Amino acid sequence: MTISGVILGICLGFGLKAVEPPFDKVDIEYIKFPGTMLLQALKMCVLPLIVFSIISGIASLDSKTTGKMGGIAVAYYGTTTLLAVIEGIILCAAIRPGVTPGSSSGEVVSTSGDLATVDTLLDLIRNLLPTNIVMATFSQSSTYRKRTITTHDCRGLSPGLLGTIFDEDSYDINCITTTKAFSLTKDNVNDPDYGYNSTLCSYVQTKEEFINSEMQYECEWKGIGTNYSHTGGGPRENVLGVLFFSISLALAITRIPDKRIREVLVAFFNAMNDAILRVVFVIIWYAPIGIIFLIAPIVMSDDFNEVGLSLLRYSGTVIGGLALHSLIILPIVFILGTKDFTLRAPLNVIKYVKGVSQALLTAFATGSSSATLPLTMSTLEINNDMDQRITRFVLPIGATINMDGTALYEAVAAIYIAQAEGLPLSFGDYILISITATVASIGAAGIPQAGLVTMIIVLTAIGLPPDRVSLILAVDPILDRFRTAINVMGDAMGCGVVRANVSLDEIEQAGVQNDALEE
Ligand code: DAS
Repeated sequence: MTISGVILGICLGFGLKAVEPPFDKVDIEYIKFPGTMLLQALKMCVLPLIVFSIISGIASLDSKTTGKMGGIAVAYYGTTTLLAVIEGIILCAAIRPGVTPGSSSGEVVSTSGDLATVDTLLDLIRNLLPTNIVMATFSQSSTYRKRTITTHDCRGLSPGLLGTIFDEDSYDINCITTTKAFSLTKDNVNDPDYGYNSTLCSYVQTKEEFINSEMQYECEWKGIGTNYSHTGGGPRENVLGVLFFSISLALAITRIPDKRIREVLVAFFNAMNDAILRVVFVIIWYAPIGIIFLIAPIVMSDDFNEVGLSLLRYSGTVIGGLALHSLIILPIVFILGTKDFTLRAPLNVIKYVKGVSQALLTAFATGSSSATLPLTMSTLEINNDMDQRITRFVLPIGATINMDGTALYEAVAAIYIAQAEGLPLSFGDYILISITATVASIGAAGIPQAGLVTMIIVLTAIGLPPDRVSLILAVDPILDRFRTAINVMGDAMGCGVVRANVSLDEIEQAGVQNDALEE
């Protein structure tokens, strides 16, 4: 369905591109409208999705993972997911698929001196504890930032990226530019000579002068207040604060002594998670229609060819990253799996993967790890002689929290979009991406393109507007299949590691516990 939306969007785009006179920016905003509504609907679900999926996931998993088997499964799945995110970040930062080759734009020295790094870390810790969880959409900034940005080619940086302004209290900003040295203080920030009040430096001249000018400037500012996102937009949602609160509440629920109250609460959050996923299902049903009107403007844009090449680089980075992750995972499973298990030689690991190849192909064909789950179980039990008490216990945990492919993809996609937007990512942004991509993959359901929905969590966390996800829509249906197959492979590998590290009586005990849970 989504692929048909992409194809129709491309056809519509070429059709509208051929119309004379060409559509102007205003008209394109009208064309985009059905797609913008899709993205706003997805963004509407992000915070409730985080809260309910995390709380119901952790709270309901808790009863299953108290034993050694569950502990090994969660430890293995969590480690491989974080590993996948780190691989994605390294690859994307190295390949830089979103940066237009040859342009020096985007070469930004975003922080100078240790102070800025310490600031970034303090921001992260500070944002873990939002002062108002309901209004957790503002990230409090540090008291002092020295940010030196030097660029010689402004074309790659959209004006909104050239600075961030604190909107309260006193601040003192000195921007020295080759065209004009000026000091921007609170009282003149609205001065028409200095232009738009939420961006520094970039509006020193008219926008056209700025875009075509050679500029070298240093911006240094200090102040405390609400740090608006780089892209000159509104406040940056404090996703980290919502995540931390949700995880804390989930762990608190699992510690409630009264079993009945605990079960009522877990049932409530499971029901709310189910309800919000039903809303997401409706939105995903509408997605192919919205995608048509998001793809068309991309096809109509003048640099469509460049976007096409850039998407090819992006797709290559995702698929290359997934392949790399598989190559890294197999030796890890070999090492963890050699103890008391048939994975004694590299050949066995390959045999192990061959045993579940039918499930991997199904995952690729359907784009849904949940739909593949029964086949993953049967192929492991029949072809790899895996104990049923392990597959029935470990695989549901994997299907809930383990999505290596999705985690890697979300990290790569977020950095790609930031590069394509010319958004300089700081050390703190990379930490934010690591955390939110890991958690967003845990929150993603095992349905087609669920990762695209939770991707908005990562974009929001680093201050990118969610509509930028339209940049990657055209190739997402294909990439979804690759990452789903890696998700399923990771689930299956988890079974092998658990089997190699538990004794038969521990399996027995978990089997009994599992039966009790299913009653
Ligand atoms: N399609 C999802 C799955 O089933 C993965 C994703 O959307 O990222 O695992």
